[in-house]
Amino acid sequence: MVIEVDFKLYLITDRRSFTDKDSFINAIEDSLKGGVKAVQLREKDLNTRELLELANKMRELTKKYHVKLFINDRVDIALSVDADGVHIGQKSIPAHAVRKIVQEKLIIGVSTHSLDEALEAERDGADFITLGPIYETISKLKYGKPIGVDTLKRVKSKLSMPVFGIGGIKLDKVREVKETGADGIALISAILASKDIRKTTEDFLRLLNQNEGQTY
Ligand code: TZP
Repeated sequence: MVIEVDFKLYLITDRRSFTDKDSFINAIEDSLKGGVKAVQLREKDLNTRELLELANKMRELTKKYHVKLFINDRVDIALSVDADGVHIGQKSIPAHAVRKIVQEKLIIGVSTHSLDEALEAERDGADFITLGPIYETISKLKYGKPIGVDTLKRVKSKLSMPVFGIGGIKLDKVREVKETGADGIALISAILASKDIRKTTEDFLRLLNQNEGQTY
């Protein structure tokens, strides 16, 4: 891997909770001001042209703050906008096939929901995974039943690549997630739906970096 997974807080976008494009972009920028170092553009309902336009905008913004940009599912768009990585799901083109296309140009993240999926992602040459939902999320049906921190701990112990817990993670859960040995957390609503995005981001990073030498 050429580009490193050197972050602990992975912000995933969902522009649908914002009234317009500017307030969405401003929210992302606030999180970057708060110190987020990795953003995944995940806007599944946009058509290809719209997604490309937004991805270019996000690339510009993330570059300004020296932040890594991941594109959900779309290897072509990730390559086109010079993103740092692509994040694929269980129904996407698999990691081994992505690797053939991108070689070492992109970091490959994979969404997983079980130990089997996590092991498969590692065998396929992924660089890191998200695992979840750990807790109940607002959109219960979409993401499935919570798998809990015990599963996160078990999966982490069986894998050598970085594992990020995802799903329903709020500030009061960070400590418990960290105790599993997970390498970081991925989230949407705890940051994007908060009243003060910058401060909430800072609070997450403070908790994630507590008692650790490095700060990401
Ligand atoms: N994958 C599993 S849970 C989830 C995704 C994309 C949603 C995370 O959103 P939130 O608001 O942080 O629970």
